[in-house]
Amino acid sequence: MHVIGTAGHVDHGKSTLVRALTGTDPDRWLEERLRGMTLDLGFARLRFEDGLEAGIVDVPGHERFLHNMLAGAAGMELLLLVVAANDGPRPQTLEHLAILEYLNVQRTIVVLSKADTVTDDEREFASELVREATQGTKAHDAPVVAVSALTGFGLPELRAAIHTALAELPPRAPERPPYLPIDRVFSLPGLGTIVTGTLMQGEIALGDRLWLTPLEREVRVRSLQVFGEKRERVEGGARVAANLVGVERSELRRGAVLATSQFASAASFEVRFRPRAQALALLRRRTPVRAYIGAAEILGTLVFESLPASADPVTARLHLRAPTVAFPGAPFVLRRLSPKDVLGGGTFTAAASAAAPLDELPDLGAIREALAAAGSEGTTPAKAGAIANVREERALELLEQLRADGRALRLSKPSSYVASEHIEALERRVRERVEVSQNAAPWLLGMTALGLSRALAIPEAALLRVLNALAEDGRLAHRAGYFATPDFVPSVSAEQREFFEATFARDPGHPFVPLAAPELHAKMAASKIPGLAQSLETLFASGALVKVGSDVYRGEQLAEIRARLEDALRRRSSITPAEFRDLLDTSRKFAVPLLEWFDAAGVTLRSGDARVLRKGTVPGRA
Ligand SMILES: Nc1nc2c(ncn2[C@@H]2O[C@H](COP(=O)(O)OP(=O)(O)OP(=O)(O)O)[C@@H](O)[C@H]2O)c(=O)[nH]1
Ligand SMILES: [Mg+2]
Repeated sequence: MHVIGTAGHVDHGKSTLVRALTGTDPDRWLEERLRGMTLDLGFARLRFEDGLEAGIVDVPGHERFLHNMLAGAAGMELLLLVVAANDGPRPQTLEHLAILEYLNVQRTIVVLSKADTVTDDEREFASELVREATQGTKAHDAPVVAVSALTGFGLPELRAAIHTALAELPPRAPERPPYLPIDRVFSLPGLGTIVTGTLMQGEIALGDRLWLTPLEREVRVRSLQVFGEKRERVEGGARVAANLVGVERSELRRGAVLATSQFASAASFEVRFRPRAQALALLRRRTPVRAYIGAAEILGTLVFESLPASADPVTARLHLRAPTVAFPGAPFVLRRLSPKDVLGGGTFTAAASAAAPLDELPDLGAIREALAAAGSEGTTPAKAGAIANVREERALELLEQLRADGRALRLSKPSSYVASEHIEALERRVRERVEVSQNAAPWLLGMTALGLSRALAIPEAALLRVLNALAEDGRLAHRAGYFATPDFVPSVSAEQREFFEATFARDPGHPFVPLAAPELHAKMAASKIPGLAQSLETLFASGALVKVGSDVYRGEQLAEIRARLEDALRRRSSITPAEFRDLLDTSRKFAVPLLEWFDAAGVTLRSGDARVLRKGTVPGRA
């Protein structure tokens, strides 16, 4: 079997295309449906009449979720590069394409989506732009197929092109040892832990004993499924769900690897690294990186003998903070720690060396000792420098290096550096407490500093310094005042989901009418579903629902309204509340607060009673 992947800029129609091809909506989460935006990987199965079938991995286009795109990208062999015909190639079109250059994609089909929104000339023009954008990439000679998921135009041609490409793909090395990067973990009552992923190579059969990294433990495969059908044996290229005996769900997360124990895990590797041309200036001899290997994101440091001067491949060492499985030829992608530019990618070369120490810089040892002696209070570059007998600027540089390597954290207000080992115990307690909350109330964004401070009996101010440092280092996620584990995605309970789906059901007759907040609260009060108020807060924080005055809109609704408003303002330069009301076919009661909201959001400017488009506004979503 083979895996097809989507890629492309946000909103260009990837998920809609997958639904049109397969009948499955790859947007699984309530948040995704209310927002009309993909946040995490989605999966679907594509079948042809002659029995040929393939899995589809649908990725988010928004740059904020690029880490999720990367978790799904390694498995792709046939790429559907989706470019909206009315928008042309955009930043994430190019970024996704750059990433996929380093991975396993063998064939590409460019899908010119939303063909119903453009004239033939415009479509031809978009096609030209795609040709230019794909020059010098794997997709340079890819066929371009124009489709409309709305009208069905071009879908038969696209299916035929996919069929041809799939039939030409080489089989995925069944003779090699099995290697399954895990992209989802869940548990089912009576079954226990289930992991899913794309089997990158080899075969897995019922009863096989395989090795889990980084747990370093043997587990047994109790049952296997491919898209809901039981299998005795699965082969490379399949989207596999494996029920495992010998591991708890809570012990595992995305990025773990299920493979043969032949592959020793390691944290330090020799690699062949190919820089992305535009990232050359960002490279240092020791560059802190986020490494994407299989479905994992692992922080680490890329170390060069000498800095690369061109985009040609060079040999380098990749030191990771946590061990993983990699073997010669396996690909990886690197991003900068922050901001998260794509730096390049490459392949692992020689066999891994399990315990290669980081090559020590002069004075690093002395600074480490000063840091260790400072205890959990931490130290400053000036103080650590005085103890280690190095200049303050040099001490700062070395402390930053230790931070990049994960051996120190920087606290702020007041600023100080603390050795990771002094934080470890606290970090573990925080993590455990946060996980308890995430399991008990998965619809919450996480825990607040105050909540954690009470639960752990630590003064809030001191705890907050550590929490912020852990968040800055990527060891905790922090959004809207809540702390969570980095891979945590809030999910509403089944009954909450049902409630919100029913309450915010699309009304095709009145697509732009919101729900009044008092009405929402009355419905919530009447429903008696546990945790409903908290999950509402999460939906607000994530933008799945948006409060405008005393009305509540679905994020997707507001995005659509914004698109209409911007479109109208580009054509007629200003709009009055009455005209806006007519544009949406709603009432003044809704139109006025909406315009005020768009003013506050920086989309529009007031000019008398009318509105104009604020200069420099990038067309986009609400
Ligand atoms: N007119 C028209 N609209 C489309 C078509 N395909 C998608 N759309 C609309 O474009 C918007 C975005 O579609 P999605 O499929 O969610 O886009 P996406 O690429 O999956 O977006 P992300 O996953 O967030 O990156 C939705 O409002 C769709 O209804 C099409 O063929 N024609
Ligand atoms: Mg999508």
